[in-house]
Amino acid sequence: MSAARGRMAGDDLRFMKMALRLARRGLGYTEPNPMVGAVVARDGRVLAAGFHARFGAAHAETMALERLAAPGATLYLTLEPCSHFGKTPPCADLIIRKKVRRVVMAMLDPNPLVNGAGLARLRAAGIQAEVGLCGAEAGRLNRHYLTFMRTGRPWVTLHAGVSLDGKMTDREGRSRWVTPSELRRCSHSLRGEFSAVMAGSGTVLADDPLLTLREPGWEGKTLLRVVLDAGAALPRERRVFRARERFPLVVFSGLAAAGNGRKGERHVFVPADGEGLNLDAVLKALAGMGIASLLVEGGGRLIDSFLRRGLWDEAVFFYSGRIVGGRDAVQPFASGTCLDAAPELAGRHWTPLAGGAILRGYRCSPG
Ligand code: AOF
Ligand code: ZN
Repeated sequence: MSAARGRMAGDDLRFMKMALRLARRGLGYTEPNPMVGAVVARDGRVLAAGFHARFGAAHAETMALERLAAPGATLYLTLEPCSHFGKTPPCADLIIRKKVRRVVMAMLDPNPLVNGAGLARLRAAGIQAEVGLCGAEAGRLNRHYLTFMRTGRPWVTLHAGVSLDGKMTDREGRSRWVTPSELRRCSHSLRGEFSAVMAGSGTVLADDPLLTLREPGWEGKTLLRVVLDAGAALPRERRVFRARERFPLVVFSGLAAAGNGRKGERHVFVPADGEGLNLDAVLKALAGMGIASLLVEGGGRLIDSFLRRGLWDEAVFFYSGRIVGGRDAVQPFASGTCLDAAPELAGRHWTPLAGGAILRGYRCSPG
């Protein structure tokens, strides 16, 4: 490779990484839209930049290109530009109008309204357009969006606070203090990355959680709270039922309990069997509400159901440094499986904290 071409490839990588960092600033605020970053550069210098800050706001390209006067620049995008009229006119048209010479994008947009049409539009206008630089990284960044677009259900992350020996409660069934307070604060903050957070009726009864987002850095962020209450029997004095504007609540119950709907409450009734509510139906209904990602907080029975049905994409375990033991203590996968079928986490990431650790990883299907 010549020195000039080597320098150009280095610039491409540098500016794409910058665009990815910018895109991440929309974390938690853009869904069901993707996070997108845009960097405009010429002769190795950044001329302008932008990102999609929240759902309904300007697209990254508009923010970056709006005031750009200089033609002949290169545009780095973490996602293919849109080619459709949504809340805003097509970004591909703006790129053409601004006389951008070259567009480097990390990946195509799987949205059927776009999906290659943005790229084709640029090329038809004579713009040099390339796809794939940092594609894996961009895909990981927008994993919620991609799963939502490709499967029609939200991305599902299972969350559990466990002792060193994998128990979610002590032998008396108490769970609130299994993990120390620093770990619990981190686990609350995790809620910010998602569109919805879910708890089962057992957890609502035992822990009386608020399921809100109170950690700093997430002010103004909304979060849908989801409670699974198969029999529609949870007492309404529980804290989760108190109205909170930023944190709307939706309750799911079985069809058999359809007569028990309460006035002023968002209550959805789905089929149920001996094992509980049909989780496919619950996820489908959530997707219909525009929920692209879901954090399942527990309890043990609910996490077990998601694991058993293979309806999950990621797990985050908060480990304390204590051994709790107890035959009757709740664990995340009580129904279990044989070793051949045991789910394994890929891309595992351990973060030591407060004498314990946070383990985060993706589902990797056995075989
Ligand atoms: C881009 N740049 O920054 C984003 C894009 O409802 P709208 O008008 O905001 O359009 C949403 C769709 O546009 C979304 O599903 C995805 O296909 C694309 N998002 N595209 O060129 C951006 N956020
Ligand atoms: Zn756009």
